Amino acid sequence: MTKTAFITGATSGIGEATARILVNDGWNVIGMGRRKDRLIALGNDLGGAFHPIVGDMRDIDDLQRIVRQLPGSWAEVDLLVNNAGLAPPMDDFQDADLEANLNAMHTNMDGLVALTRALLPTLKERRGAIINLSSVAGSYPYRGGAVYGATKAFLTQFGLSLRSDLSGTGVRVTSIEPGMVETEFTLVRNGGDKAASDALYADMDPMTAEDIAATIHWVASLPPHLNINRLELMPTNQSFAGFAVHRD
Ligand code: NDP
Ligand code: 8X3
Repeated sequence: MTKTAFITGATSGIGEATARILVNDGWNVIGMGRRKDRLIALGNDLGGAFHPIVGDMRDIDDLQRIVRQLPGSWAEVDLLVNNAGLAPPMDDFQDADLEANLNAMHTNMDGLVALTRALLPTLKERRGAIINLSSVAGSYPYRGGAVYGATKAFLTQFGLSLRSDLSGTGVRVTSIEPGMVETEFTLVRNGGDKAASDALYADMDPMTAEDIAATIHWVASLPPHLNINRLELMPTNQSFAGFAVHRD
C-alpha cells in the first residue's frame, strides 16, 4: 500500500531532496514551505504523487487548519518529517538581533510542536513515524550558536520524551542530527551572502542534502519493530575543537 509522508521545508535542501527520494520510491509526499513558486516547480517534477501546501511554521492556527483540511487520502499520513528550520546569524548572543533569534525559535520549535500534535491522532492510527531534523549544534556548543543550538537541543529532547509518551502506540520517533550539509542553510543564516556561504563549505567536502535524504529514507524504510532513537552524522572533514580558555 502506498505510504504518505508530510515533509515541512520541502522547498529547498534536505526537505526537497527527501521529497524526491520518497516519491521515487513510491511514496506520496505532502510538501510544505512558504515559497509557492518552488512548490509548483517541485510538483511539476514529481507529478501527482506530490501535494504542495503553502504554509508558515510560525502560523499555528493555519497549521492546524492545514491538517484539518488535508483532502481525501492525503489525510492518511504515515510519516511526519519535521525538517523546516533556520538559524539566526552567528553573532555572539550579547550582540545579536533579538528579533532574528526569536524568529528562529518560533520557526524551529513552536510550529513543529503544533503540527506534530495535530498529526498525532493519524500517526497513532496508522502506527506511523516521526523524523525530526535536529543538529550536532544541539549537542555541541559553538560560538554564535546559542539560540540555534538550543532550538535543536529542544527538538532532540522533545523527540526522546515523545517516544516515552507514545510507548505502546507503535509510533516511532527519530532524531537525525547532522553536521555541515551544503544547502541554502548558511545563505539564509548570513542574510543571503553567497560568498560567505561558499567559503564555509569550500575545500571540506560537506555532506549533501541527498546524503541526509538517503538517511531519512533508510530510517523510514526500517521494519516497524525497529526504532532509531538518535543518529548523528558529520562530514569526515568536520570534527571537534577543544574548550576555549580566556586569559587576562
Ligand atoms: P534550507 O535553508 O535549504 O531549507 C530550509 C527549509 O525550511 C526551506 O524549505 C524553507 O522553506 C523551510 N522554512 C524555513 N522557515 C520556514 C517557515 N517559517 N515556514 C515554513 N518553512 C520554513 O536548509 P536545510 O535543508 O539545510 O535545513 C533543513 C533542516 O535541517 C533545518 O531544520 C536545519 O536546521 C537542519 N539542519 C541543517 C544542517 C545544515 O548544515 N544544512 C545541519 C543540521 C541540521 P521556505 O523558505 O520556502 O519557507
Ligand atoms: C547546522 C550544522 O555544524 O553548521 O545545524 O552547526 S552546523
